[in-house]
Amino acid sequence: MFKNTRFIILLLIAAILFVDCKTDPKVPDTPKEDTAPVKRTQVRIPKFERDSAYIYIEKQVSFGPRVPNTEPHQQCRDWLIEKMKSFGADVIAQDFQATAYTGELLNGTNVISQFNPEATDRIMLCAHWDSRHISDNDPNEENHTLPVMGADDGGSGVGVLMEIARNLQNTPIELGVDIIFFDLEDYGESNGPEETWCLGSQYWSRNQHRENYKPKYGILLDMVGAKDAQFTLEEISMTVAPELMRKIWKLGKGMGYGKYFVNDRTRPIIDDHYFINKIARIPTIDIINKPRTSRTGFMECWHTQCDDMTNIDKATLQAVGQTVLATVYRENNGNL
Ligand code: AHN
Ligand code: ZN
Repeated sequence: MFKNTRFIILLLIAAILFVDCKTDPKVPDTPKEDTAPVKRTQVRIPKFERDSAYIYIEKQVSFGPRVPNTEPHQQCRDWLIEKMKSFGADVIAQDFQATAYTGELLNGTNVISQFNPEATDRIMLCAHWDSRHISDNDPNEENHTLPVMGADDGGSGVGVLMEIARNLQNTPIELGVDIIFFDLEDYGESNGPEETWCLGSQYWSRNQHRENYKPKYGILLDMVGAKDAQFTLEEISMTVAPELMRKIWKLGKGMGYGKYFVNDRTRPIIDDHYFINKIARIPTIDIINKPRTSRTGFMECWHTQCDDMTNIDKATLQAVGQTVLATVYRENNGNL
């Protein structure tokens, strides 16, 4: 009886195998390497060159205020695209239009630069590149209608990310990196509705440059160039990606930049990361100079006439630039 059962089972297996042999050969399964944990070649963290970042800021400022619908804005747009292409990135100029709180129709361009476009493991780095149309925080009332030069507010984040792009070209990694320069961030209405701010990142969040885009996280840089900047732990960032925040702040301190990466918690702010989190649902943090005690809540020259090159300090650029560069290379190496 037992022997008989075994025989029947063997017969059944043989039959199944036979049937299986008759079927068409299967498409091979995905190779093992694709499913195994990522094992990347370790790449040494390169040196962030403060002078290089500084020159990229200087160049943006040299066009004049990058206010939407003006010639300097258009010229800077073209330069950003060319420069990012020269760093070996796949660049998309995402042109769009948006209506400002004033009723004006603004022409905007998000400049999207992809490194290793074929890589599925990706991170996103971003900053806004436009500058504010009015200096409505200037202590001198007569200056309120003048546009802001935006060396720090706009220029600095872009300058630092361009220097990171240059490093990605010279010292390649396998991780996918998308560097996005958002437009129309700063045309918002002071004390007005939140949707009047960050028009470029709102547009991009609803019109992403890739299907199924799911970077591990995003890092926004905003006003990262002023002397004695204080990058505090902003509330939205701490809510969406507390571990990433702790890691970056710890990394910054460990590299000797503890004076900049301070552990104060600060109130949530409406910035590009807010809409990226809310609309695109990509966990995105904001590295922003937001001292707990200051006249405006931001740096002294925020939305004033003094946000020119004299507001930029190379030591601050070095601190934030080297820390973010280390974050990117450590992410690639699997030891962040
Ligand atoms: C508001 O003032 C609502 N948000 C600050 C975002 C900003 C403006 N960042 C740079 N300029
Ligand atoms: Zn601003």
